[in-house]
Amino acid sequence: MRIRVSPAVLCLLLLLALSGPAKGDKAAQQPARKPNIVVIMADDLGYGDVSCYGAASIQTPNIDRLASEGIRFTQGYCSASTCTPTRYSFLTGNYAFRAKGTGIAPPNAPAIIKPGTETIASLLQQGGYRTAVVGKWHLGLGGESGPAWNDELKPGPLEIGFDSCFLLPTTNDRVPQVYVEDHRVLNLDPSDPLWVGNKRPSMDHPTGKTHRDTLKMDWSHGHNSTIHNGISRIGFYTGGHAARFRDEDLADKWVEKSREFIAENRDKPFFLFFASHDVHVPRMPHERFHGKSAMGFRGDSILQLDWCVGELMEMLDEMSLSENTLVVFCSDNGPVMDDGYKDGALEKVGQHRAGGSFTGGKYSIYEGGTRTPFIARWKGAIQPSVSEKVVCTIDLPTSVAKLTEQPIPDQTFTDSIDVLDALLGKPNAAGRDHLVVQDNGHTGSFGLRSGDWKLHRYDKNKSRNVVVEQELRKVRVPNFQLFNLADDPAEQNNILGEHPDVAQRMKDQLRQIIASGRTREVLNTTNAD
Ligand code: NG6
Ligand code: CA
Repeated sequence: MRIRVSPAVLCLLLLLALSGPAKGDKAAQQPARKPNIVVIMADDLGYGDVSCYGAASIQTPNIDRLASEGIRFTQGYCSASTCTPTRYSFLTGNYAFRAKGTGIAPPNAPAIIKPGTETIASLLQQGGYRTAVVGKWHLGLGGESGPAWNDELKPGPLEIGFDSCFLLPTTNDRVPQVYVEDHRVLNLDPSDPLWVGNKRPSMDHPTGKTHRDTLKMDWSHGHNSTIHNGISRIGFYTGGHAARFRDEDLADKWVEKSREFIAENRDKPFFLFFASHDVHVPRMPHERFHGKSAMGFRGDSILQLDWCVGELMEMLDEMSLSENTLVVFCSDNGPVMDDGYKDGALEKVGQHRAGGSFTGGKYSIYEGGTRTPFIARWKGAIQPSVSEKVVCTIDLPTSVAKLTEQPIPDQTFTDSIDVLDALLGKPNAAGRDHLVVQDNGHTGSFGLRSGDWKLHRYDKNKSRNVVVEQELRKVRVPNFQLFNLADDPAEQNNILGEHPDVAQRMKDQLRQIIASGRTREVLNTTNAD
């Protein structure tokens, strides 16, 4: 028997065939949404400062939870032992020692990363992400003449790939204590203009020296210029009173701003750089944390940081985003006790070892200066584990380019290595085989890690910053030292004399890395000139 099918029915059948599976399968057909990326960068937080890295004198349940739900790296690094160069490298994927002017930025520093520079933010922005930085910037604002505090503050983050920013412009021991929202100082009253400078504006301007007895936290070195909120700072400022914040409110404000950003963008892929100021000086957390640790304000600031991490995770949970968000937790440099204020950090430290078992801290190229907590969590996508792979904050630009399947022009992210598989805990993933770390960049101090070997090179023959018994001290060390981190993680035994061949190979490797201008392999030959 012949079945007759009318042309109309044929058309309908054809349409159905072309339109794909039935309604219920539609989601399965769509390409997976790109994961959100949240980078939480702590400030001056050491390897041993959180309980999941061995701290016993303080408990950090939220950071510990992040670690237990993700990968806790035992060999995670930042690329420098001070703030500005690490942040520069995290954003640009380039070693900071390659670029002049990337050391600790003064209050009136112009924008250090020039517009047109590819950054992790611009890459993600081009990939369809909404991008924001909330927190400490410390990478300068404005053109060559520096920040125009009463006018448009550009260039800044918005000119290098961020759609929005809500910033502490420098670091909070430097003036001024105002928020910068996008291109403007927030709440600035034009009739009370903000002036920022290096010189005392008038002979009767109160300073930490002239009004020391009025301070709520005394200074120990530097930090004795303009007073705000009972704390004297580095640098001078006048005006902008309506715009000034209280140190105690910074963390709450940044959590609030992050919540707004995540809520606004919950349906789009987003990138949030949450740049905490904890546990940098002046350590003045919100009153509700005062006395909550046994370690004074430094410990209380660690608790505040942990609270922030908890709030961010809760937001992601509430908005059902945890399974679609890669969260990276890291620090910008190792720990320091007395960094300019008498806040009792050293006196109250007890048995706590902020740098874990490592030597050195902030300002140092010993492991304690740059080996820091480093956690990656992506619920559902990352199997919880502990990893010994070597990864660094400088690797995030290339690794997220890989994650979001975006090409990287050859001339960008020149020292950023693809460690995505290590970040995601893939079996047989490779971490870095070598890494160069630096101090603040002015003194020509380099640490080259290659396998388990670590070479120290000091170009200037003067004393170096080393933390001894938790105190920052200047000690004399030779121009080169060699350690084997597998046997001697505390870098106590300089074995350069016993391994002259290894030392020579590493000196050559370091010289070649500095001279060559890049360490990321040129992969995309079509883009190479
Ligand atoms: C140093 C400051 C220190 C801190 C540091 C920057 C003095 C004596 N020391 O110059 O207090 O501000 O710069 O820290 O002024 S960082 O983490 O932002 O790099
Ligand atoms: Ca820092």
